[in-house]
Amino acid sequence: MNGQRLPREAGAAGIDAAFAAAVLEGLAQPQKRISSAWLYDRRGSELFEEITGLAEYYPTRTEIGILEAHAPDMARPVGRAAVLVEIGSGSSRKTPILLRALAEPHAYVPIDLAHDFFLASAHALAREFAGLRICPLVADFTQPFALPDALRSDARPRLGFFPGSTIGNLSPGGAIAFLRIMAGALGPGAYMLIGTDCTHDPTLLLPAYDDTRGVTAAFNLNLLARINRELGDKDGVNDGDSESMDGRGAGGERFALAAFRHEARYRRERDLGRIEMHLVSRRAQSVRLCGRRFDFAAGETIHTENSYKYSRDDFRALARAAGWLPEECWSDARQRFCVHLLRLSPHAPHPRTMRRAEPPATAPSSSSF
Ligand code: AVI
Repeated sequence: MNGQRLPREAGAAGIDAAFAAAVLEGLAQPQKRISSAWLYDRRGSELFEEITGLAEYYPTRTEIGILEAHAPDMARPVGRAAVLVEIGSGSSRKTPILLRALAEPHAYVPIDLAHDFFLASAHALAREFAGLRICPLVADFTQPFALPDALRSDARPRLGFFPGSTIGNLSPGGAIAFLRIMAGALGPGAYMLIGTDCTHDPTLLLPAYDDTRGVTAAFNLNLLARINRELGDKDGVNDGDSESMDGRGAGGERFALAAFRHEARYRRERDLGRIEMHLVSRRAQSVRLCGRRFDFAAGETIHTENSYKYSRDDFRALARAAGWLPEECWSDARQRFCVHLLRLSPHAPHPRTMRRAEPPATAPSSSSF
């Protein structure tokens, strides 16, 4: 399962305009920041896949264990001939568990931006579940979207599926906005199954986001490699050999990956905890991108990811703020991970007519991803 992604739009020079804007704007902030959505180019997606198999990264195997133990209980309330709508496709190990538990599922709608593996995993499911209609939808799930025409006016039950705790990569306000978008797309009476990491123990969290094999570090640093590849001025890499008068690297340089290191931090503010990923500059240096110069002090960071960890009750409160009713929650024996079943009232007003909810009072003020 991949993290959230944003739309791509290639500019005249072959540069992805949205990526360029996000990087240039993010690096100009007092706390430099780039959304975690941009971690997932092809190499980033491969590295994330590797992370999910690491001994330290407990969320994936814990969630799979919960799904394997409780999928029939999750599927029962939804009923026969449901339409399964998965956000951010590619969770090839989790989707079949749910599809096998659903009674005669009618259709599977994986929603993602266009990627090769998006279609490949849909084809693999088509082979296993003969007769299941597979309707891939290329859409940005952070913006309102509609189900494919053939399913929109269909009265069959609908189940949204957002596993992997990817909702934790949105800010709490962003998570509420996302749940409202899902309410608009799925319609009254729909269900949603959402995986959330509810661990608050830093001795478990920090190794999960800074593993001994360095895969998470490579995943984070790959963002700089991507920036170099897609946006860097072509005249050199800042490898520390060339120093200008002020002791920084000379202009015209891309990121030197060795001049940055990965760092995972755990932050807890009031009731809400999150892991943050940062790229720390090992020394004072300058980087030039798209004709602009960005200076880094030694120790200065680029904040690249938030991963919010919600207690069971905090997530339920967040779901309610978005108009969803928490129905049930399944967890593992150590209470590390939750899979929530939410439902929209069959008489729910359309989300656009609902009062806009504010993020829970516990949201850290800097949660802008
Ligand atoms: C995709 N997402 C839920 C992962 C997480 O745990 O926040 C991304 C990740 N970042 C570092 N390791 C995994």
